[in-house]
Amino acid sequence: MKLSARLSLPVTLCVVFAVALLSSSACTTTQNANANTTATTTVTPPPAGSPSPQNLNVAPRPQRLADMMAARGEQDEAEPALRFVEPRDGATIASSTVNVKLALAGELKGYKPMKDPATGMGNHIHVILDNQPYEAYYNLDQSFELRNVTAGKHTLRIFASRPWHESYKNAGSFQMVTFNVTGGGDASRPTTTATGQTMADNKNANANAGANTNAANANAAAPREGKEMPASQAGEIDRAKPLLTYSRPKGENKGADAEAVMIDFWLSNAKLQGDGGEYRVRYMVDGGDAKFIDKWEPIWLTGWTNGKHTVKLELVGKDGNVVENGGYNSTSREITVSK
Ligand SMILES: [Cu+2]
Repeated sequence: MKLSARLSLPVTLCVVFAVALLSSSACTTTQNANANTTATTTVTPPPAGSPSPQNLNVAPRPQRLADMMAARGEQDEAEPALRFVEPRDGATIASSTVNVKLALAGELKGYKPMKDPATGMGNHIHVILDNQPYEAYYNLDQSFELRNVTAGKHTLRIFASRPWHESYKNAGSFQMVTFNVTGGGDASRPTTTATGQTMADNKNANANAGANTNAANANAAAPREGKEMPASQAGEIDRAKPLLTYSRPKGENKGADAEAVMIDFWLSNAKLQGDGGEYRVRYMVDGGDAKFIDKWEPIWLTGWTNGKHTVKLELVGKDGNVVENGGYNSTSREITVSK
C-alpha cells in the first residue's frame, strides 16, 4: 500500500512531465523534488455519484466554541490527570465484558466529566479500544462497560475531552494500558474485515449506547454507560515510539458540527515541526490532496458536502513516510456530514 503509493505518484508525474517537456531528466527532477516536499499530491476523482465538488478550507476556531470556552471560566486551562483503576496494565480478564474505571486528579480548575441532561453535552473521556472510534464516557462514578470484547490482546487509550470533543493535551490526560481477554463470547462474533474491525455494527451500537445513556439520566437504576464492541485486536504498539491517536472527526456530524468539522488527535512521543520537532500529521479527505498539520492543535475544516466522507490521519516522519507503530499511526474513519 505504502510502497505502491510512493511509486505511483512519481510515475504519474513522469508521464505528465514527459509529455509536456519530452525530456526524461524532468522525471528525475520531479521525483526528487517530490521526495523532498511530499506536499505534492495526487488528485483523485470524486466518488461516483457525488453531487458537487467539495472545496475544504481550514477555518479558525468557531465563535460558538470560543464563546463556550469563555463561559466555562478556567476549565480550558485545566490539566486533568487520568489514571486507570481498571483494567490494570497487563491484566488478564476472564470475561468478554471489560470494566473501565478511572481516577481523575490533577489541576482541574472546575473540569468535571458529566453529561448535561438538557443539552446532552458535557466534559467527558474518550475511550479507545484498539484502534476503533472512541466512545464517550461521562459519569466516572460508574465504570464504563466495554461489552462483547474479543478474546486476545487489546490496547485501551483514554484522554480527557471537552464537551465539543477537543482533547486536553497535557501529559497526564492520556493513558494507555494493554490487557488480555480470555474466554467470553467469541463464538457469536460478527464477521470481520481484513483489519479485524467490524464497521457495520457501529450505527446500531451507537444508537443503543445513546439510548442507554438517556435512560441512565432518567433513571439511576438504568444500565451504566457502555458499548457492544465490534471485534478487534491490539496493534503491536511500542510505547517508546511516536504514537498518533485518532480522535475526531467520527460518526455523524450535524448542524453546527457539520459547518466546521474539527480534526483532533493525541500525540505521544512525537513533536510536530511547528512545535520544534520533526514530525508532521498528514490528513486526507475522501482520498484527495494530502495536507499537513504542523502544530498539535485541532483544526476546523469548512466547505463539506452532505453525505459520507473518509478522513485519514497519519503521523509522518522527516522522510515523509508513516511512522510505523502497530498500525495505529495511519487511521481512516468514515464520517457523515449533514448540514
Ligand atoms: Cu468527545
